[in-house]
Amino acid sequence: GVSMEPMTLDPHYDDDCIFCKILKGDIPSYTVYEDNIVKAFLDISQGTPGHTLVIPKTHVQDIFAYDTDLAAAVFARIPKIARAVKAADPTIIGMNIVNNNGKVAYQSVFHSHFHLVPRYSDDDDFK
Ligand code: DGP
Repeated sequence: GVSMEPMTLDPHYDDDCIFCKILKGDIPSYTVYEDNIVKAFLDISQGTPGHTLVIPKTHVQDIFAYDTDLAAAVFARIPKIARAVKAADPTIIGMNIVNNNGKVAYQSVFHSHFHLVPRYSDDDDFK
């Protein structure tokens, strides 16, 4: 079965991965939320204000590479982080959550991540 809590993560990093460098603190990021399983930080390229990335705190290439327990732990945290981002600005009235897997699907960083893109009335800059 899938155990939700507690889960300990024994992180492994890919030396060539930019998001692993962020996890190690070798590259700065603006942290939105962090716990033992995930880190959420602002995307360097803000599709809309507040555009946030949620990543597992260990190197996972894409959706196809998750074991079920880590997937459950990461996915379970997304609604809470989405609420926190939304709560930061009362003009956020919706949110796209996007996960790209593979070059053909526009994945450009090969450490699995979920885009939380806040939506505003009449915004039109969703990439
Ligand atoms: P994707 O195309 O789905 O793989 O999205 C990768 C995102 O990662 C893209 O929107 C830009 C963002 N990104 C790339 N490098 C960095 C970085 O060094 N810092 C931060 N905060 N975001 C980055």
